[in-house]
Amino acid sequence: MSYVDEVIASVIEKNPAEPEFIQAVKEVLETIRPVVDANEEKYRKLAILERLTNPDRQIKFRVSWVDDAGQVQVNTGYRVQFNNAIGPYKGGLRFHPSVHMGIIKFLGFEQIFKNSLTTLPIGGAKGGSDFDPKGKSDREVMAFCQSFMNELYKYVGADIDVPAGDIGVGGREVGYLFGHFKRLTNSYEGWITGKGLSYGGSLVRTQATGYGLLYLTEELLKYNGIELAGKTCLVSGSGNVATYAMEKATQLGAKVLTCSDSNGWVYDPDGIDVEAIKEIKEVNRARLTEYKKYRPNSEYHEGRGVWGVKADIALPCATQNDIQLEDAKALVANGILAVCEGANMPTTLEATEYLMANGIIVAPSKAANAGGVATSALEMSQNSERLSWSAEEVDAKLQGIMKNITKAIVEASDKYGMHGNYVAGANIAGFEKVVDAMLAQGVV
Ligand code: NDP
Ligand code: 2IT
Repeated sequence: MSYVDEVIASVIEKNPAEPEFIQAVKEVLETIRPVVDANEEKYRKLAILERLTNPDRQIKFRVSWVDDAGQVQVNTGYRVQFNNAIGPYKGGLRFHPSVHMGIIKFLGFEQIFKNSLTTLPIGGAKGGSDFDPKGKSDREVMAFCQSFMNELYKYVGADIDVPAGDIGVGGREVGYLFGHFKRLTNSYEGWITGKGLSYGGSLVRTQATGYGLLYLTEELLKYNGIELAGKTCLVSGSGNVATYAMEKATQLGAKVLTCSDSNGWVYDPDGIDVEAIKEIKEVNRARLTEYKKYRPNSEYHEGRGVWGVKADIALPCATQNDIQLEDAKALVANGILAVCEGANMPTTLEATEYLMANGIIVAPSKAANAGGVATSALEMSQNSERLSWSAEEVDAKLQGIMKNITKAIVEASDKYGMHGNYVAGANIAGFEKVVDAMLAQGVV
């Protein structure tokens, strides 16, 4: 059995309750096969793949808090510090009822390679809780965040581990987490990113994941002789990533036809009104059913359905495994040109294979959504030098990083004879830097 197959088998055997983690490991290890095969004896002896697929540390803790009715609620908190070969652990916190250890491990594993692709010095981690901020009062969210922080603060720090937002964790949650860390440690360090501008945040961080996705999409399409301007796009989600992906797509001359939330989806033939989405989601914390009030010509549908609409480019920006095989078939039948992933692992392995077999450009999440964490790293730099950069400066750096990532994934896929396979290109380019650092640092 090859070394790659042995490690995949062992990950499956040891993590039976973690299908998303197994999926992420399979995708990475299957595609870095040429690099591993070329170094099989050395990597096996040094147990490189076992070390890469076993987190440095998994932290799981109880979070007790009191709701507005005086009832004590109990949630579970997680932080998985996966790999710090190239820099302090870095990665978001997700608050969503679906969170369990396997979700946090898949996200932390992906983050290792994504962070490596940014070329910035950040290792891979992820955390979160099964707490659902939806429908909670600000006081309840604060009570939860403070209790969560009472445990997490022991394990994080500006040079140790720097969390940020993800699903269910935005500016409000980051503010409460930051405030409580400050109180617990009597320090004002940049231990979390996505902070507000009045207390150490970076301009453009809010927009960075969505904007970065479109910078990479435009660049990758160019490599393929296709222009983004004038194209139609399907977006799923209507949160942070989706909103700023829609904003930048529109600014770059594309038309966004759809977006969604966990209840339903909107089709707007005139192009989604991003300001309306911001008001519905960011200000009112309401549902997409409200959108029709802003745009009477639009349609609202309950359930799933975004991927059945005819368009040129699909931008999944909601959650994992959002595009399944049946969706991929519908996209191909409707003549989709590219699927560029804003969410983490939004396409199942079977759907990705089907898309690529049909010549569709697939920009994998660890490359396509790396603009968020890259800008987080820029926030860390600004915090370290006690300065803040202008929006133009941060945006120019973000554009440069996304162009470099595009070049890196194109070149890596070509170098190993897999022209156009950007999934392999991203995994190989991300892996090469991490493995180089691991080899240099000995058995740790
Ligand atoms: P938000 O919480 O801001 O938005 C999430 C959006 O996805 C909401 O519209 C939500 O709908 C929808 N959604 C979430 N879970 C589900 C589900 N199970 N089924 C259907 N819809 C769902 O999160 P973000 O925009 O920050 O994150 C979106 C994706 O992007 C995630 O995969 C995240 O890991 C990834 N990402 C985020 C980055 C960031 O900087 N924030 C950086 C890189 C990647 P509803 O409101 O109804 O729940
Ligand atoms: O998935 C991700 O890259 C994020 N949620 C952002 C992480 C970060 O540290 O900014």
